[in-house]
Amino acid sequence: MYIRLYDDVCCISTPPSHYHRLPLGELYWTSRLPHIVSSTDVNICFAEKDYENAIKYYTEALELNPANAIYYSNRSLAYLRTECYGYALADATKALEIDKNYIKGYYRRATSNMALGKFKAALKDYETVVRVRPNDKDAKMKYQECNKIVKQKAFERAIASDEIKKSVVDSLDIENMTIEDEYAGPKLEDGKVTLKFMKEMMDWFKDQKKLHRKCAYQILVQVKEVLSKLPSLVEITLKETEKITICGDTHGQFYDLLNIFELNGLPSQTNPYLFNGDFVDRGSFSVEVILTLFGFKLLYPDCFHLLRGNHETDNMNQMYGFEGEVKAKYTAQMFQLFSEVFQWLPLAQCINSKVLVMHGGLFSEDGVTLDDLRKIDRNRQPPDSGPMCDLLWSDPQPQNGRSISKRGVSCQFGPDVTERFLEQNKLDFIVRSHEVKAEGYEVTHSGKCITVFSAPNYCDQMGNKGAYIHLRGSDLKPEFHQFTAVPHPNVKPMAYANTLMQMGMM
Ligand SMILES: [Mn+2]
Repeated sequence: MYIRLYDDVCCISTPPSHYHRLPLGELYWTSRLPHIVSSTDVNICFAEKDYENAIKYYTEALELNPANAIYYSNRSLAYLRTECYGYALADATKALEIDKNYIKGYYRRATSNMALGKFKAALKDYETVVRVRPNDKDAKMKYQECNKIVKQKAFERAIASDEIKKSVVDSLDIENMTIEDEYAGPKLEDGKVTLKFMKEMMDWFKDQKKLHRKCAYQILVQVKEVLSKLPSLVEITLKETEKITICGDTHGQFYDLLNIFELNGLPSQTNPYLFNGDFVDRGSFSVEVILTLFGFKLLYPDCFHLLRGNHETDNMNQMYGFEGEVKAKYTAQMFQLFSEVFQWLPLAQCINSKVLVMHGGLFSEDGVTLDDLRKIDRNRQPPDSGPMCDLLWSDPQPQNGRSISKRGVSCQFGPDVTERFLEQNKLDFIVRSHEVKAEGYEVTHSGKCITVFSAPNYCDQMGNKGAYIHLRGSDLKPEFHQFTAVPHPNVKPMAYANTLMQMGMM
């Protein structure tokens, strides 16, 4: 019996026993119908931004046909789009092992390395393409763009080691910055952030207007002072009657942040918040998000909490838009100050000695204690490994033990790792963010590892919900609240990101 599924292909309706492991072009048995796995399916997945299924299709195809460079290269792109840069790099490398003349493979590997901040490795691949295709203008442009970054990085390293880096604050004369008469926006009152100022500033931002640079600098200098006094592990106590709202990644989605305040109330002494990192990058309203969050930190230093994410770092900001956005809206110098402030963001927060919150997750090695976290000297760009790196970068995994990270940084940790960590530190569970989830949150490791993500329809394309968590002092039981994306002005995510990054993801 033959069933016609596509105009050009026919197949038998009996499913073979290994039906779930067939390559592209062969029979694939779904619950009701036999089905040809075609490149059309995968193209549909890409078109619908369903990268998870695209990855699934290519993985199935590769299981039966492991010598196909194109499949590896295409899966590499799907991994790039889902931020699995470690896997993306591995696949691009594999594609080139199979076919060293496969130009696309070099581009994919270069993009993966760029995403991982390995600019020299990326440059080598662009070099190869330029050598093989000397007349390719696009290749030449990419090579030059990447070369610029490598040189800039070398320059930054040279001056960094020359002298102890001076703070931008010392070279600012904020007092004498004048606010022009034409400026009709919000101003701090006697140099202080007030609730009135915060409300005016959010309305001002909503209309896509720019806060005066003097006010932005005032906020930055003051918040640096406040953050630098905090320990790396912040410890708070919620009384029986108190609750706190924990939000995950916001990623420059200012209008969704306003929506959280709409739904859950403005921050106040009685409505405390904890924002769990990744405030900036990707979304093109990162400046508005971060100035709003810093403003509330100044207004309510004891009940408005911020933790550092892996995107509050120079490497990420250079690639994913925040540096470009600050330069476009203000100056390079102001970005430098942002960078200094980010280095003072605490890395973890413990609630009632029972719940530990951090952006990424647990550690590459057992035995890390809360005391180790207290001792982290955090005023720096995160190192490539160790507890500070893990707190910002790691992800949970369903299977026991640890694995190499899909991101290419830090590790993945299993339920047994979580169990041991909680037991040693007498904790109930951890709350982390860092990964987009369809429902806005996810409960794993038998309820001991919770993910919360607060950027709905992430990058205008993931279709996910956002969520925030209520924790009450009385029982510390997480209560989840979901929300969907609200419209924003027509400025696309990644509008300020590095052009190489934008093109590499195409
Ligand atoms: Mn993150």
